[in-house]
Amino acid sequence: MAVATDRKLEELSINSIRMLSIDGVQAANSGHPGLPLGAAAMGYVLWTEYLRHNPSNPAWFNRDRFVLSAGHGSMLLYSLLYLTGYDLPLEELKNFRKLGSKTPGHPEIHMTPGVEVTTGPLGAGFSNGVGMAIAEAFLAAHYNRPGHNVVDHRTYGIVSDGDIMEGISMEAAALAGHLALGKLIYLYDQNHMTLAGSANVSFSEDVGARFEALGWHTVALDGLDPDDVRRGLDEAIATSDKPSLLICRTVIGFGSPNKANTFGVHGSPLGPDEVKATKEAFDWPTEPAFYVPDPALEVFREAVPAGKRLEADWDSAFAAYEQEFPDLAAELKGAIAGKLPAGWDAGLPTWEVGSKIATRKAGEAVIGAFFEKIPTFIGGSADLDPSTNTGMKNAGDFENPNLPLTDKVQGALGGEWSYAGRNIHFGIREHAMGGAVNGMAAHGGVIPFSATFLVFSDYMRAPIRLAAISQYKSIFVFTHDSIAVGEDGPTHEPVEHVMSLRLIPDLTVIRPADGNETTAAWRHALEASGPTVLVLSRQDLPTLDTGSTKAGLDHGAYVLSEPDGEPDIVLLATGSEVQLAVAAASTLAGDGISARVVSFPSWEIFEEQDAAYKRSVLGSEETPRLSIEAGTTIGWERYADASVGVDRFGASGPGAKVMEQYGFTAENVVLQAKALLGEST
Ligand SMILES: Cc1ncc(C[n+]2csc(CCOP(=O)(O)OP(=O)(O)O)c2C)c(N)n1
Ligand SMILES: [Mg+2]
Repeated sequence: MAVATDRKLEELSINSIRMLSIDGVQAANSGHPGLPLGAAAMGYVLWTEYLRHNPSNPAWFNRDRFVLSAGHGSMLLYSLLYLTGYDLPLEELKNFRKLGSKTPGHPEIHMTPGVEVTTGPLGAGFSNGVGMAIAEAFLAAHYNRPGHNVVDHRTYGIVSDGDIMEGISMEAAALAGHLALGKLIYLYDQNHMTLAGSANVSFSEDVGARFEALGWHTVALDGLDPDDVRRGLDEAIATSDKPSLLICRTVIGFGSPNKANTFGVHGSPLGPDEVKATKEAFDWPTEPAFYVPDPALEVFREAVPAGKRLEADWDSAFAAYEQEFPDLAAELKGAIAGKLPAGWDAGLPTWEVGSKIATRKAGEAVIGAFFEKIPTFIGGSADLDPSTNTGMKNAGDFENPNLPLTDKVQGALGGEWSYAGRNIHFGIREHAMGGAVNGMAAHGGVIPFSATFLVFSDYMRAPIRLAAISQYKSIFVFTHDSIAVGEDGPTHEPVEHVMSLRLIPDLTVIRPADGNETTAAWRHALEASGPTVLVLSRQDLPTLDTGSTKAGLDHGAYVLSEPDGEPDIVLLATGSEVQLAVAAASTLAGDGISARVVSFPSWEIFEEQDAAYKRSVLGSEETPRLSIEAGTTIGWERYADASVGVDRFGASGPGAKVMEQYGFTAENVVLQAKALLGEST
């Protein structure tokens, strides 16, 4: 009897998710009812019985993370957030997809209490979850002590056919399998249906076999059956040495009499008639919309006191930890709060005027100077540490501690191989690397970075864009920043990349001109609250003489050298081209032309300065300005009247020769400056 009642209540609860979701989509007259109808049982079981969260405090650090990688199913998540008692009133569900609501079309972090990551581009959430599991494993290994598991949570996700088909999830799954991230558990909503048709038009592999081969534990189950979902979750939790994929067979649009199991239910509202028919099929009152029976709401709302208890228990566990390990506890607290440890910047390197260093090498020295002082700075490259110079010496490699020792021979940067290692070997998986870094940033407690060649930023553009939308504190290091790469030829020589990264709103791009600007660039990245792209040179660059210049990189652009009296021309240059501007200015001076040289490492930081400062750098409207940057010139019109740049692909040859052939010589800058002056007089 009790079981029968419980079953009824369970059904009522699952159907509450379904009905709220179809009502939300119908009210918006836009959205995706199919996924919530099919995945409601998965959501119900996970959110009411397994997920350790505190709806009253979505920021509780040790909560389980939940990622809805299939972001189009956002109404499922909003329904769950409302039902379990997050600060998301029913009114917000009624305003689904309306401007200014807390229920945007796809989940956006910072918009909705309880949304952990911004999802929508399929596969992105999958990779973010891997990053979250990495962050958890690192923090646990670094801070937990015997009897004190202060960092100890799982990362769950719901992923769809589309997520599984996207390449990024393959990369991310391979990484997660290799790293044996046992606390990562994904429920795959396998409904065999996608946006434009039945998934089998393009998707016929054995997903289970593929994930098994990648080192995952897989369970096939009936996603519509709560008990089967429990079975899968129990198995996944019991499997601590592998990530788990629960392959949950479901029906898209389940319960809709005329639309279930059709692709039409993926992305269009059911329509008033079908909403009514669906409610009738579920024996649900057709009016009012957004109706939730009290007993069902009570079931979900148990998450509120339960969550408070979970956090209170953790608070006492943390207090005991703090008692025994005050220094570690203080460090962890600071990291969770996103604070840099006091004195982190003591001993950052500086370079003497006249010395030469590639900015990638300067970056290595900067990282070397601060990484021990910031123990939660973690990251690595896509198999390019020896070239990006981003390895942390003797900081250990982030690795599956149970990897057979024989495998641990090559490529180590020194130190332990464990989850406490700080050098992450992402493998040659740039897209997933970007997604994982974003996931780590969203998780919090760590400051993550990635590194590869600038030309491969194209492979990371999607995660970089998501970092900007979501304001993750992700640091993306890109080296080999121009045609000066040389011998590797046009495939390895970025041309349009710096400018195209500048196109992304709310992203700070910095291309430092020398070692000292590189130190300042790293400082900016570490102190920023959002994402930063650092663009560094492969080749040596001379250390600039900034003389008495007070302003610097923290102004985005600054006057590096000023002629006596009013300048005839202003030379605006970035990165490796600043030295050319300096040399050209001195030649021009000999010819009686006074040139101001502006070092312009970051457009975005410069744009934040006040008008008076900007004027003081750019000069008057009448003074001609020439930009010099080894990249696409489109865009420089914002600041310059003419440009020395690269508007075609590069070439294979020694870097210095390529630069020369493409006009990156002081002589050509002089020539172009004179031409501009000639034109303007
Ligand atoms: C990278 C990317 N490509 C395309 C889309 C557009 N899109 C949204 S959902 C979807 C496929 C839906 O199929 P599935 O993932 O199985 O979700 P379901 O319809 O079963 O809910 C597509 C192609 C997207 N969101 N992201
Ligand atoms: Mg599908």
